[in-house]
Order: sequence, then structure tokens, then C-alpha cells
Amino acid sequence: MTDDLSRRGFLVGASATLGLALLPDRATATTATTAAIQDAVHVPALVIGSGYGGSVTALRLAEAGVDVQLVELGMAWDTPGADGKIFCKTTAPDHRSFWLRTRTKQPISHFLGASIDRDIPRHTGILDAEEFGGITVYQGRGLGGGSLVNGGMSVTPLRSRFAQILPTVDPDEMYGVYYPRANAGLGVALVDPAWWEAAPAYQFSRVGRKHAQRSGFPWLFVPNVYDWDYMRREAAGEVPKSALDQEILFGNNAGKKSLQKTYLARAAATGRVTVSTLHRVTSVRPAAGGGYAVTIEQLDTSGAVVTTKEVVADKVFFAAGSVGTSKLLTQLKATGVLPALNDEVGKNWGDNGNVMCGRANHMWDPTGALQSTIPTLGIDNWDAGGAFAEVAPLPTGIETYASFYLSITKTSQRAQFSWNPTTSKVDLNWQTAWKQTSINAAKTIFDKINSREGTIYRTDLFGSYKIWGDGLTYHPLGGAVLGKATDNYGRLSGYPGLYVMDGALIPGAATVNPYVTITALAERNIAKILEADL
Ligand code: FAE
Repeated sequence: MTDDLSRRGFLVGASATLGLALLPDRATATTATTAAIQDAVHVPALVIGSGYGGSVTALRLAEAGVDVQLVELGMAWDTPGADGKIFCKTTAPDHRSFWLRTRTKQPISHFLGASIDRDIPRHTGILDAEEFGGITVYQGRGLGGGSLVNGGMSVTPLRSRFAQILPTVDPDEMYGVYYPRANAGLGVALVDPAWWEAAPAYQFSRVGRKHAQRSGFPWLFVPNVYDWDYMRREAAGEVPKSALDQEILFGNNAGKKSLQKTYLARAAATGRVTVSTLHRVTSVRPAAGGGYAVTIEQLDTSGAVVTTKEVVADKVFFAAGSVGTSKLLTQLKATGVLPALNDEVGKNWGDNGNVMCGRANHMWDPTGALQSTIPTLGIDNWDAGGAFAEVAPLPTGIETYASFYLSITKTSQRAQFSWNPTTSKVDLNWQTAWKQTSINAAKTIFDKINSREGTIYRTDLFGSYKIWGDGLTYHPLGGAVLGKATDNYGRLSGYPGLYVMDGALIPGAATVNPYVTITALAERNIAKILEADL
């Protein structure tokens, strides 16, 4: 990042984040200077949430000369803790790890059949494990949203499959303009294959490739936003380790180009974006004099509300993530605050067909005690079996002889959010049994590999004698779908000046890891909105 970028900085505010703080990395993130959004102000544009959709929206609005208030539920993640680090390791979760929980809820919940969860102090930590009836939805909380916690896998779906993802969007403009723009904006790059072939930290991936090849499955290198030069220097012992030191699920202290270092840094450089962290939007309704009245609660790090603000915004961009945006819109429609939203709101939510599993390799096929947390390899059996599997790390620090996979699968099951007046909460009618389709698709890959290799599934990672990690998703999508709840550019029906900009627009599945598509779609939609509405 240039000096100019870091000098100008964001206007960030929340009691917990005041002060100047720098991430311990060459690519410095944002600087924090002044107070958060004030009560009773009237602003031109308010963006709810700072993940991919929100960051793209804030940057492009600001570049066009619009002053933006970016309101984020989670923390700024710019201040080191007592250990000198901003983020804690995946294997050593502390108060920074989970969003308002007193016990961890690790996605890989067991090892050798025993639970690995532990008690932690309740805090506004970085990873939310949000529980609905039939599924736990993992999401990033903080400035940068999911980019803080995710694996950085940056996959542009095959053009031939694009119509399965967003049937109403012109593929020419996406593949000609917006996917390239998104990949450039995110800083996506491919690992150097020659380095990878010899890196001890990628032995697990090479074993995954060998097994895929021997069973006849196509495999591919998957680009990432990790700084590969930094990882090379981690491996050489020249810089503090991050991906090579078990950092991922609760943040990376260096190396990973989260949104704080890309889109949000550029937004900061415009001087037009004010960020309010630990601020939660709870209501948006038409204001008497035009625009929308937005209610915002400011939280402390225990999750308690310290003050409630009410502002007016001419335009409001919902980018609180698939779940956050869908919950807000569902509630606002059902409680009569935004009654003219159409009946598509809350519908068409899916889990991107996520399912996890491990395989137990032979003793002569070790996967390595040192495993980079950054995945590099995919197995593509989409056309034949409906599954795209990421060869994922299991960075325990010891040799486990395990191969581990997160599969994205073809499913038709879609759930709906609804307002529950008894509990005053939004429910999701996901059915646990629906995951069987995903398991069947994943088995088209792993049954064959097990048969070829003479190996078996691990049964100790998700419980005692439980093969499949089928109670969760990392990839929530849908709930305010493009061309249904909104027009073909994210404009919400019934309310001019209200927009959806995030993963809620994508109807439940992306055929691959979703954030490049979320970013590209946001780039496309904001370009049209700037041209036509502002
Ligand atoms: P998101 O990034 O979730 O941002 C929404 C933001 O809104 C969050 O910061 C929230 O805290 C905030 N928010 C929510 N409610 C409110 C409110 N009421 N008021 C104010 N702010 C609010 O949304 N995807 C990939 O493509 N590749 C990967 O390798 C990958 N790995 C993943 C690993 C993990 C562990 C997880 C959890 C996800 C992973 N994903 C991956 C998914 C990816 O991070 C996700 O699709 C995007 O982050 C979604 O982007 P959105 O902009 O929709």
C-alpha cells in the first residue's frame, strides 16, 4: 500500500477502536481517526455491512464523489491484543475467536472422536457461528466481513456454468468487464507452481492431487488473495509466520489480502468514507421528508447496546451478507415497516451445497505436520457428479495422515426466512435431511478415491463415528435474489433508493466458492446504479 493511501485513511469510529493502529504487515490496512456516525445526521449514502458487497459499494460511490457512511456490526480489527497480535490462531481460540459465545463452535468439532471445543470469554469476536434450526452458518464479523476469516480461495466460475448461477445477467459483461475488475480489485494471484511442488507446507495438496489424478478426476490450481511472496518468505524464515502458523479461521496477522488491504484501503484513500464499527443497523423506513430513517445500535465489546442513533440517508445499500440482509428485510416487511417489499424477500436461500469430510490415508502417504492454511487445489467433478471439492488443510501441527475436503455441490433445496412474532426473531426453515444430496454428490469423488487407494473415510472429525460435516455452511447465498426481490441491478421493489449489494442476490448456489462472484456482481450493479440513479 502506498504512503498516500495510509496517510489519508478512513474516518473510523467506535469507542473500542479509536486511535491509530497498523496491521503488522507490509500491506498496511486502515488508519482510525475520528468519531463514528453521529445521531440525527442526514447523509447521502449509507452502506450496511463491510464485506465484499459493502466494500465495493463504498469504494465506487466515494470515487464518484458521494460521501459514504459505512456501518459495520463487528470490530475494526486494527489493534493488537496483549500478545502483540490482532488475531488468534485457529488452534488457540481465545476471546477474539467467536462472536458473542462463551464456548467455541469449531467447524471441525472433533479430533480422534473427542470434542475440541472449549470455553472462551464472551466478546465481539471475529467468527459468527449463527445457529438456525437445521444449520449453523459461519460468517465473518468486523471491518472486511467474510474476508477476515475465509480461505481466500478466489474462484471465477466456468463461463459455461454461469447461467446456473445468475440466469438474468449477461455473461458477456461479467466475463468481459466485471470478473476481471473484481479479480484485479481483490488482488487475486496464482501460487508459483514450481515453488508449490517443493513446498513442505503443500504436501497435503500434492497428496490430494495424486489421489484425484489416480482416480481420473480433473484437478486445478485455485487462485487466492494470499501474498505468495510473503508465504515464500514465511517458509524461508524471513518474516513472521501467518499461513504457516495456523492462522486463518480467526484472522490472518499477515500475508492475506483481506478487504482491509484492498477495496477498503482504496475507499479510505478517497477521504469520503466514514466507518462506524460495532454499529448494528436494526431498522430502515421511509423518512417523512424523503430518504430513509435508519436506526443504528452502537455496541460495546460485550455485545451490549451503549447507545441508539437515528439518521436519515438518501440511499441505503443493504450489504449485511446473505443472512444479515435477508433477516433485516424479512423483519422489516413482516412487521409493516417496509410493507411494499415483494413476496420474494426471504426466499431462495441456499448453502452452496457445502459439505466436509476427511479421508484416512495409509502410513506411507503422510500429508505433513506443517500445512499452509491457504488452499490451492480443487477437484472438479461438477459435470459428472455435481461436486467441486477444495483440498483443504488440517493445520493441527502434527502428522494426521488425513486428507480433508470442503465440497461445493449441486443442490436444488432452497430455504426461506420468516418472521417469528413469538420470539421476535427471524427463522430459517432449512431441513437437516437436505444435506443428503450434497453427501451423495461428494461421494461421487471420495468413494471412488477411497476405492482406488484402499482407504476409508475419517469418522472422528465431526463427532464419534460421524463421517460428514453436514450441519454447517461457510457459503450462505440468497434471500433477496436478483431479478426477484430486486430488479436486475439490486434495486429493491417498492422502495426507490434501497438496494441489495451482497450474497443475498445469488440464488443459493455459485458452483464454486462465491466471493469473486459476489464482488463482480456488486461491481456490475453499482456501475449501473451510479450511471442511472445518482
Ligand atoms: P459478508 O462478507 O458476510 O459481509 C457482511 C458484513 O455485514 C459483515 O461484516 C457483518 O458483520 C455485517 N453486518 C451483518 N449484519 C449487520 C447489521 N445489522 N448492521 C451492520 N452490519 C452488519 O457478506 N468464499 C470464497 O469465495 N472463498 C473462500 O475461500 C471462502 N472461505 C470461507 C471460509 C470461511 C470460514 C467462511 C465463514 C466463509 C468463506 N467464504 C469463502 C465465503 C465468503 O467469505 C462469503 O461468501 C462472503 O464474505 C460474503 O460476502 P458478502 O458481501 O455477501
